[in-house]
Amino acid sequence: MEVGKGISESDVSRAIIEGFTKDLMEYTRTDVVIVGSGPAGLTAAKFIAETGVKTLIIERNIYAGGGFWQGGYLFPKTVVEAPAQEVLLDMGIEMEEVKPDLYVADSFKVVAKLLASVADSGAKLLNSTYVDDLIYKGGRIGGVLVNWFPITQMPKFITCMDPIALESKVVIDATGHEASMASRAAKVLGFEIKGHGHLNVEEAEREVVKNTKEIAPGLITCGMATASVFGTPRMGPIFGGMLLSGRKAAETALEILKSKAIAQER
Ligand code: 48H
Repeated sequence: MEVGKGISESDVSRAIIEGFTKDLMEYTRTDVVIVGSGPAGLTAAKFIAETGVKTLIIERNIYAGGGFWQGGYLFPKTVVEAPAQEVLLDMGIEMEEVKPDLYVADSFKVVAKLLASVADSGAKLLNSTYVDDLIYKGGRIGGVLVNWFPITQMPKFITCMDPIALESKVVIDATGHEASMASRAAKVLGFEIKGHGHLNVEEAEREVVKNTKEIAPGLITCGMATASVFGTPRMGPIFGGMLLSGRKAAETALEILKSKAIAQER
């Protein structure tokens, strides 16, 4: 068979436009929106979507993975501590134990397999998309407002382009250091975002998992965003806390969805 024979340029355009529009329509209303595709957001997505819950990850970058592509100092090695290695082992990611309970692997392999596992879980990724704000109605966060990321980079005088809204039952802020969803909620609902503290691996890892929770009705934080919200220390280039925080955010989201479903049945 001759490659490219019988395919017109507009066939290619139609496949892209129809395919993307169909997906976007499908996700105007979803169960869970996860803002940010770093290690915490991706882990949360995997554990939620694999239960059959409709899950949308929104990422402003063209690529997913956030800070997981590099270890420290631009060296692409991923370090995790026990018991978080179990999350990676379950995805078929082999790690070398460098000392008891401390593991290292190539960042490329870790991210590639994590992304494959998220794709297999059924979660959807909307990339190059910036989450600008939250929907707030009936005393709950009810979704997000999104725009193309390139629009945010354009000069202000040509950017009066309103975002569009995507409704969801739960939003997870996995935006890393910025905690941008929590910051928006804090302004509107009147609570304080502390900003993370100095480096202390043990305390940071413990606290980031402990504080992963629903911080406003319908809004959960995970990963570095949680450290920023609660003012707990940073952990530097170790990722066990991010994975376990993502998993806990997933458990929290599933509990919220369950209690909402029970309330609706009544
Ligand atoms: C769409 C957005 C928006 C937005 C941000 O930074 P991340 O990797 O976040 P985590 O929490 O999964 O992992 C943190 C880790 O990478 C790290 O920085 C650590 C452990 N630091 C320790 C230390 O001491 O410094 O990913 C966040 C993602 C990124 O891909 C952003 O592009 C994306 O969120 N993002 N996407 N709309 N408004 N804001």
